Amino acid sequence: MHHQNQGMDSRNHAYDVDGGEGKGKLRRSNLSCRELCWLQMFAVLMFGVGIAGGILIGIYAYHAGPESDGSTQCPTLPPQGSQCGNAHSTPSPNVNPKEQDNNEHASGTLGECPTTNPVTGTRYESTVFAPLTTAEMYKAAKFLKDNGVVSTLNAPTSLFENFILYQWLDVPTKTAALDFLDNGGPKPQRHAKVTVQRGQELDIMEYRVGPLDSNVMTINSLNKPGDVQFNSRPYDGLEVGIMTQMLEKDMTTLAPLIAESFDGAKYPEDLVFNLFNGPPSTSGVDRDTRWVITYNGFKGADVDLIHILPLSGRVHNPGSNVSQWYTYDFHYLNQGPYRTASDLMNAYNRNEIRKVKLEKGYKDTTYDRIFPKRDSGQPYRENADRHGPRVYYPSGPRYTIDGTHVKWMDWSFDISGGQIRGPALFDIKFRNERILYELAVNDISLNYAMDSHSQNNIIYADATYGILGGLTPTTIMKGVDCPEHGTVLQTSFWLADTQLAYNMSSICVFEADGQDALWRHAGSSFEAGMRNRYLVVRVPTVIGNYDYTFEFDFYLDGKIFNYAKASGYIQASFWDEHDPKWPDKSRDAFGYRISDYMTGPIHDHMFGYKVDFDIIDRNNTFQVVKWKAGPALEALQTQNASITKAPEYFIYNETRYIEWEKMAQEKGIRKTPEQQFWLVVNEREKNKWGVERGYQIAPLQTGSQALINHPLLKALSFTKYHCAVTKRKEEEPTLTSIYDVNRMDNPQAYLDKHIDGESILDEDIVNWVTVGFLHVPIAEDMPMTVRVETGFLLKPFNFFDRTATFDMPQYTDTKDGSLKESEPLFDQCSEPKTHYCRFC
Ligand SMILES: *[C@@H]1O[C@H](CO)[C@@H](O)[C@H](O)[C@H]1NC(C)=O
Ligand SMILES: *[C@@H]1O[C@H](CO)[C@@H](O)[C@H](O)[C@H]1NC(C)=O
Ligand SMILES: *[C@@H]1O[C@H](CO)[C@@H](O)[C@H](O)[C@H]1NC(C)=O
Ligand SMILES: *[C@@H]1O[C@H](CO)[C@@H](O)[C@H](O)[C@H]1NC(C)=O
Ligand SMILES: *[C@@H]1O[C@H](CO)[C@@H](O)[C@H](O)[C@H]1NC(C)=O
Ligand SMILES: [Cu+2]
Repeated sequence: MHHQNQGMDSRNHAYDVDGGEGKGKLRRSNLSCRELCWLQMFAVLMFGVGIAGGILIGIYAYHAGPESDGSTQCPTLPPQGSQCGNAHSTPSPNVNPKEQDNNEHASGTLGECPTTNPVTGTRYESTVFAPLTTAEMYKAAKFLKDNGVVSTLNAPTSLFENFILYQWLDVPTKTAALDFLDNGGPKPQRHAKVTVQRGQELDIMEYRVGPLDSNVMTINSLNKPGDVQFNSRPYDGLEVGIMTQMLEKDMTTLAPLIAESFDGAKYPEDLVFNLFNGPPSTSGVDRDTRWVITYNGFKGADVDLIHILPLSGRVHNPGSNVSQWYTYDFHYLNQGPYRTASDLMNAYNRNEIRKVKLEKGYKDTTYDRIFPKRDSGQPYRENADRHGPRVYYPSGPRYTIDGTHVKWMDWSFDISGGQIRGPALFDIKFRNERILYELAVNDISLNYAMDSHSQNNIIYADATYGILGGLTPTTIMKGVDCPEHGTVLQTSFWLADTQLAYNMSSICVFEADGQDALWRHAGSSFEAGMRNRYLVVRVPTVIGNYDYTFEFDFYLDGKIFNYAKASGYIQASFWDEHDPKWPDKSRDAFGYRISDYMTGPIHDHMFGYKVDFDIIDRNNTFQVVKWKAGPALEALQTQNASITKAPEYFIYNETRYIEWEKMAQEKGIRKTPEQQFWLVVNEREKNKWGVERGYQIAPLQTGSQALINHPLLKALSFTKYHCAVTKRKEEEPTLTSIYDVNRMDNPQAYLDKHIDGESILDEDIVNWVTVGFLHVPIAEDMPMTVRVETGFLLKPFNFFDRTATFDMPQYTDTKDGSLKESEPLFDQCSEPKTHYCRFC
């Protein structure tokens, strides 16, 4: 899309392709019209699911935060320190003995806050888990070309070509990685996992290419030829471009119907196709693409999935021989099927079908309806012309980032991930003890229901399109989803349409001020508390119409909050007001009317995560703590069956009690009305009180899969559970296969297949956590869905001997003055000036 092309932060030279690997230096401004058009077309088509064109690779940390040229001053300066007016604010000298120099700042001419670059190293390849760099991608690509595995390193122009779809880091085996991290073993060499679309052989191949840090590389096939049928591949821009061309003739045939029905609209001036409604295949053997036409409400700056028009059809598009493809199954206002566009046009002309005529002038209102800009007709709210609160670091950042290795307040971890599966964290430790080996986003599934030929039955598994990046390179918006003081990490991805690797600024790391108490207590003559501060790793992505933000928040007490947030705009459906089957004109069986010609189809967003705890060591056990109620005697007998009578001090017959269950075999479970705590414990590691050390997995507010017998429930079986526990295996790296959503009748690698009865007691286990929301679109989803969020909490559960925060400076004050503690002092200073501009 146009606007994404221009959208990269020019400072990162995001579209400057490194010329070092034999490619000419290609600057963004030199992208040919053809390339732009392809990108635009590509992008236009992918929504809902999101196309991810690239691979999130190499993270290059750069400090986009404070720069020290000049200072900004607040218009009104508060008195020294942040504790003015607080009787308990006297700092404890043993926390920070530094004397304050009040005089210097008393006049209000504050200097800029001291700042250091938290990035201590940019050797991103030096950590085992660092995503591929653009240079590594080019190295792998060239090697594949030199060995005849791919037929081109240029933008593919024919489906008969063999070209690279995706590239990402082939993470070393856990055994090799841990041998290096824990035992001083050899550093695992770096490999790329490369997906190749083969239009000659009619399949998809995955290869392991490397070592990339060596001059002698090899190529290993990760699947057998023919294993992944060509027709179960993800959509690509080439295919969509060809289908778009094929449909041009039909649009000419239907021009009178289109003009009369849709307020004088013409194709292509006013209309665009959506050719990305998944899945294109259910068997993997055949391929068939549903299209619908929409107004171009964004004027080419984005895909418009809001102004869906009631004209749709299919393209039969199997294989790579385009001359065998054809268009068919035309529908107008859900009336059809008509085999050809002419059949539909004839029926329309003979008045054999019901017609719709959009109000005159409507077409010209689409931009104002959809474009998310301030409503300039409305006055400001009172005081809205003043800037809101801001947060900055008065003493500089307290975290460091060495390549992809992050450290903050005794936490440490590595950031990884890729274009297809999204962000991943590895080797998460607190106080040098490993808690998790891997914490990774795996997939997002959406399934739509609507009374519409084009919008019904849509199923997306976003990893199939790519979760991070894609057609629309994912860039953080500084000041919106990343504070000015945040550090932006650069990642890179591979775009199949151009066969180029791109850098993108997609990860934001910062320390947040919760501005609330992590804990507090006040007694009659003392008060004490700790202000909540936490480290945030935030990764916004755009997948077509939806924007997802993944966030990992590390707390001082050992908690990790994982959030999946959604914003963006909905994929709508056409509201046929005169449809005789709906008596209520404000809704139908599948959703509400939410605008003039629009309903919002219900759908879900289910986020699947891989959570590989390694509590102290690899072997852990999953335990369910059941919150029960029943007769007191029954409660006692759960621990000692020979007890025959409850003691007299059980005043009430009924009591609450706990029952523990160790899960012995692989299993998928859901949140139940009976309340439970889900734990991962190490049976061999006890805290001071003899209790197994563990962590709790607690889903936040989440929806559940309602379908019972739908064909998607196998390929996307992860949506049936909130937590599934399996034995960890290298052969079961993720909870979906990116091809299975396009071969649902015959899926190959999916969560239910991982759950096959193996013992999980004191074994290396993985928890597959699924959380999500059910989306009933409402008027407030227009024009933007205001952020909704779900997620899960990982919480220490007898992991420590006591609350872990009491090594931190805190606030304590006693009435008699015997004990005063506070956070370290700081010199009042002004917020460092920051520069961040995406379009300049
Ligand atoms: C990506 O950024 C890195 C670090 O700034 C740079 O070395 C590399 O050449 C860039 N790659 C591309 C393709 O622009
Ligand atoms: C493509 O299909 C057409 C029509 O069936 C056939 O004539 C042609 O030989 C095919 N081309 C290739 C390269 O297989
Ligand atoms: C169960 O409780 C009884 C009565 O207090 C006691 O005698 C017995 O030792 C207990 N059994 C076990 C296994 O601890
Ligand atoms: C306590 O509840 C149990 C189970 O409902 C019942 O069998 C028993 O009679 C009750 N005992 C008393 C003292 O009410
Ligand atoms: C973990 O379990 C595996 C398989 O049962 C076993 O071979 C290994 O020794 C165990 N490791 C530890 C640390 O207990
Ligand atoms: Cu939604």
